[in-house]
Amino acid sequence: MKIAIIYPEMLELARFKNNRKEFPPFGPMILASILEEKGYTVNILKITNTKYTLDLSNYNIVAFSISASASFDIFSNCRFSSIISEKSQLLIAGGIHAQLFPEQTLYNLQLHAVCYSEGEQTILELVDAHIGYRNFRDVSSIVYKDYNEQIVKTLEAIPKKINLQPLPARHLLPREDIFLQGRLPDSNLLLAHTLFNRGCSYKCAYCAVSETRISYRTGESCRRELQYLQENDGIDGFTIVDDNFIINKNRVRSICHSIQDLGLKWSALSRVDVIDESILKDMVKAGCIEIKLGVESGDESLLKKMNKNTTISQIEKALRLVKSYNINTTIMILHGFPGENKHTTMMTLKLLKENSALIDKITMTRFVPLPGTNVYENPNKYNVHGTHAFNGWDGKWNQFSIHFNNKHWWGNASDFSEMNNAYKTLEDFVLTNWEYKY
Ligand code: B12
Ligand code: SF4
Repeated sequence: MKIAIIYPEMLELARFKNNRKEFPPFGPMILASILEEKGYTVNILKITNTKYTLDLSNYNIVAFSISASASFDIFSNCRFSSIISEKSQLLIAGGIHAQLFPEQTLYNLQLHAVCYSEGEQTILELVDAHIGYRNFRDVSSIVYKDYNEQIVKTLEAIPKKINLQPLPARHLLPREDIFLQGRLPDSNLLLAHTLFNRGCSYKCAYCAVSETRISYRTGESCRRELQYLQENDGIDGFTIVDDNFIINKNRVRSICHSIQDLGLKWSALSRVDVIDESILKDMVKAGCIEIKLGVESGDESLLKKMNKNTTISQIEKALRLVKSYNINTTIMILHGFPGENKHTTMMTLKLLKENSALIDKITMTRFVPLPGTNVYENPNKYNVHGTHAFNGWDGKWNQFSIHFNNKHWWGNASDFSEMNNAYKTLEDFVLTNWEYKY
C-alpha cells in the first residue's frame, strides 16, 4: 500500500512574504507517522503555485491536505493536471479548508471522500476501506457520495489523546525544510518547529481556530520529542507553532519543568492578558528567549470589536514584564479589521511610539475575513461583503490570504480608502523604526 500526502508550500503566502521557508506541514507529517507505524509506505509531496503537476500513478491512495482556504485553487490545479487514475486510486482530502467546506471540496476536486475533522483515526479507516475491510459508511468523520449520488456524513471520531501519537514524520521531508538556522533572535541556533497543543478557547473574531477543541500534550511527551531532535538532529532550539501557547498555565509549567535540563532555546506565541511573573520565570528557566505577543491594535474599542477583549494597560504591562526578563519581544499587529480607520490606526501608532523601547520586532498582518472565523460567519454584523456566501462570489479562494490586499472587504469605498491610507502611514512608521532582523 503506497500513499501520497500532498501539501502546498506557498512561500509567497508565508507570513513574512519574502520567500523564506516557514513551518513544515504538521498535519501531513502526523498522518504519515501514523500510517508508517502500521507498515504502509508514505511519501509527502509538495506542490507550489508553479509546480503542481505530479505523476501520482504509482500510489494506491492520494491524500490532499488543504491547510488553508488560500491554497484550494492550487490543489484544484494539482488534482486536474496530475496523472491520477480515479478508478483504481482512492482520492481523499482533509485539512482546515476541507473541514470548513467538506461538500464543496468533495464536489470541486471530484474526490471519493473528505475528512471533516481531525484525521488520525479516519486516515487508517480510509486505508481499510480501500483494501476492502470496511465500507465508507463505517469510516468516521467523512463525507462521501453514495450510489444514489447523495451526500452521506458519517459520525465524527472520538478524538484520541495526542500524547500517545508517534513523532511527526520529519524524515519524509528534505532536512533543509525542517531544520532551520537564523530564526531565533540574535543567534544562529539550529531549530525545529514543534506543535505542543491544538485548538484555542478564546473567541477572537478574525481567527479560524477560535473556540476550537483543545488537546494538550504532557510535559513528558514534549520532552521525548525534543530530546529525540536534540540527540539525532543536533537542534539547539525550537519554535512552538501553537497559535496560543499559554492557554492553561499548569500545562505550560509542566512542559517547562520537563524540558528545562535540555538547555534548548525557544520561542512561543501568547496573548498579553495571560502573561505574569510566575509563568515568565518558569519559561525563562526552561530556555524561552522570545515571546510573540498578539497585540493586534492600540485602540481599545477595536480590540473589543475583534472580541480580543484585551486592554491597553494589559498590553503595556505584558511588554514591560517580558522585557524585564530579558526576553525578546515580537508583537503582532492586525490592521484593517472592520471599523479600522485613521483614528484607530493613530492609536496603534501611539502605542508603538510610547513602548518602542520594549518592542524588538513587529509583524504586521492585514485583515482578511478568513473562512471559519466569526467575521466570515456573520457578515452582516461586521458589514463584510464579497465572501462565498454572497451573490457574485468570484470563486477565487486564493484571496483568503493576508497578502491579498486589493479587495474591499467591508464598509464603503471611502472606508476602504481611509483604511488603506492609514495602513501606509503605520507601515512607514514601522519600517523606519524596526528592522526585520530574521
Ligand atoms: C503552521 C501554520 C502555517 C504554516 C505552515 C502551513 C502548513 N503547511 O501546514 C505557515 C506559516 C506556512 C502557514 C501559512 C498560511 N496559513 Co497557516 N496556519 C498554521 C497553523 C498555526 C497550524 C497548522 C497546523 O500545523 N495544525 C496542526 C495539524 C495537526 O492540523 P491540520 O493540518 O489541520 O491536520 C489535521 C486535520 O486537518 C486532518 N487532515 C489534514 N490533512 C488531511 C488529509 C486527509 C486525507 C485526512 C483524512 C485528514 C487530514 O488530520 C490532521 C491531524 O488531525 C494554523 C492554525 C491551526 N491551529 O490549525 C494556521 C492556519 C491553518 N493558517 C491559516 C492561514 C490563513 C494561512 C495563510 C493563508 C496565511 C496567509 N498568507 O494569509 C498561509 C497559507 C499557506 C498554505 N500552505 O496553505 C488559517 C486558515 C484559515 C482558512 N480558513 O484559510 C489558520 C487556521 C490560522 C488561523 N488562526 O486562522 N500556516
Ligand atoms: S487569535 Fe490567538 S487567542 Fe485569539 S482565538 Fe486565535 S489562537 Fe486563540
